[in-house]
Amino acid sequence: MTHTNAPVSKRALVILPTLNEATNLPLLVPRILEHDGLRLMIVDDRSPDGTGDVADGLARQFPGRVEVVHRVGARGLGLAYAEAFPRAAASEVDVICQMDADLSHDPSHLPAMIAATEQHDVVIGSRYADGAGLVDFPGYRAALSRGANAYVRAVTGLGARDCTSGYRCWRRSAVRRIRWDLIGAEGFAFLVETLCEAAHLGCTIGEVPVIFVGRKHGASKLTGRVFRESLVVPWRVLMRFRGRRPTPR
Ligand SMILES: Nc1nc2c(ncn2[C@@H]2O[C@H](COP(=O)(O)OP(=O)(O)OP(=O)(O)O)[C@@H](O)[C@H]2O)c(=O)[nH]1
Ligand SMILES: [Mg+2]
Repeated sequence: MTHTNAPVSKRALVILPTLNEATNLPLLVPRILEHDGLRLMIVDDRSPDGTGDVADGLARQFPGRVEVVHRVGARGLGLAYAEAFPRAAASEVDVICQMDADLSHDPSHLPAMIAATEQHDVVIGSRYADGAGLVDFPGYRAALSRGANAYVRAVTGLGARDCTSGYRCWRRSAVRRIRWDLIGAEGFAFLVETLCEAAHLGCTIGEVPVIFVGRKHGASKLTGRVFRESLVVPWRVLMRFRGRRPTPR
């Protein structure tokens, strides 16, 4: 199923966190901006490979549609998103999307995901919904991803099939409900923490199948520290909600 060039139904802002994505960013950004009505916020963490300069060049190439945030302070995917989401929610948009900048998340899925926010507060671009798939993704990574999902679902009680996908669209109203001061995960565990928070606040969570493509350029940022945090955060979230499971909606 492909949705390339399909119009988007809402005003949406896409947050793109970047760390060393200088090769991928110029390939990805024009493909996202093919969709009228979309704007971008690139959040770069002082990438040593010059991604920040590449992002500034894209902002000049697409005036009014690309904003670049050059972060200072500690690096981290969670820290970057925790800064970007409230900032995005302060702008006049209907939907706020998040996606990886390494071409793993095909922008052609955005129109369907954005349209699904009519039905749900949060829409996950899901690798494990019916009709979804993994392409060029090594077997051990796929096994790790499936194991992580099983772990998160078992500990937290989340019902979504893909709780660790970084491809999501949120109604702005849902982003504004999240208690950002409580979100503490610095790395990839941010994805689980925010989904739990949304579910406990009563947000409805939907899934749209996506085809996930393994990274071709650049290196992974999955460090041991990030991995260990991912093991601990589901328990921390469970304690925050005193062992209560979210009510499925
Ligand atoms: N701003 C910011 N972005 C980050 C950081 N770590 C990762 N990212 C970005 O977050 C997205 C997901 O990171 P990836 O390295 O692709 O993680 P992954 O998909 O688990 O690993 P790969 O399979 O190697 O792609 C990419 O766009 C990264 O550039 C960080 O510390 N700060
Ligand atoms: Mg990736």
